Amino acid sequence: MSDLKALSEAVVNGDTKTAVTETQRALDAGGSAQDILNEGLIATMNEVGERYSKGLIFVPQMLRSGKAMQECTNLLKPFFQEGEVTSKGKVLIGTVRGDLHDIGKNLVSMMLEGAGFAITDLGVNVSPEKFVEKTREVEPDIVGMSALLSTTMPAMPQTIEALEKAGLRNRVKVMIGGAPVTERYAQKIMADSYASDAGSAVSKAKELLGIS
Ligand code: B12
Repeated sequence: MSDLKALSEAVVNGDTKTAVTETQRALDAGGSAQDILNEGLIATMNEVGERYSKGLIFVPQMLRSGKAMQECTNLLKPFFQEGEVTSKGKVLIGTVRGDLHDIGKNLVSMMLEGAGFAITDLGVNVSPEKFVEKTREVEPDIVGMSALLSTTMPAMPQTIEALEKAGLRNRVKVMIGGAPVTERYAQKIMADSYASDAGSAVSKAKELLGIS
């Protein structure tokens, strides 16, 4: 899709205005929101990450690309809203302590909400104590944790331990994700589920709660 090339370029350049215009143009041309998200936005963020790794861009550029992506995602949100909220179950979600990445976590929230889950989003840099406090308050069916840095992944088992200590672990299912997280890691830290992307997060969440 040549339209998505222009979108991708705008996201790489952190040009929010053009990125939003291109997203709208792709939608108007009959493009599917799912394709725009996967091919135009998520794939582009991977490219942005590679450029950062190679030292071709730096944190400010990465941040601008992130902002452009978020704005475009907002435009796509209505296309993923199909289910009736609260009918499927409650999900408490956040990015773990020390980690400020929220694009993936926001996408997961958006997809889960669209599929009918009620979401409480705790934002970024969420401490184990905060997860515990909010789990008590919200009584979610699922606690979702996101980590994008290998250095913040240990906050996941720390949060699980904190839930255990608070006597809450057996009342919730724990689902984890984020680029460096793997199925194997999920098993190692005794999380109940792992999903590699927002789409499979929905099916895994339903699986966890035994709903179709
Ligand atoms: C954008 C970005 C930033 C932005 C974040 C903006 C924002 N609001 O999120 C900013 C500029 C703030 C940033 C900062 C930093 N970043 Co950064 N960042 C990225 C980048 C380019 C894209 C991440 C992203 O949004 N991807 C797109 C989304 C859609 O994908 P995703 O997050 O993986 O989410 C999907 C799945 O993982 C899954 N998922 C995610 N969460 C969850 C949760 C659950 C419950 C489930 C089930 C599934 C799930 O579903 C999502 C949707 O499909 C990545 C590169 C990359 N390839 O990941 C680097 C990257 C993650 N950053 C990196 C680094 C090093 C940093 C900094 C340390 C840089 C610095 N020196 O300051 C800081 C750390 C700040 C901090 N304390 O958190 C490294 C991490 C290396 C590592 N392995 O630890 C990466 C990999 C870049 C690189 N190649 O080196 N970053």
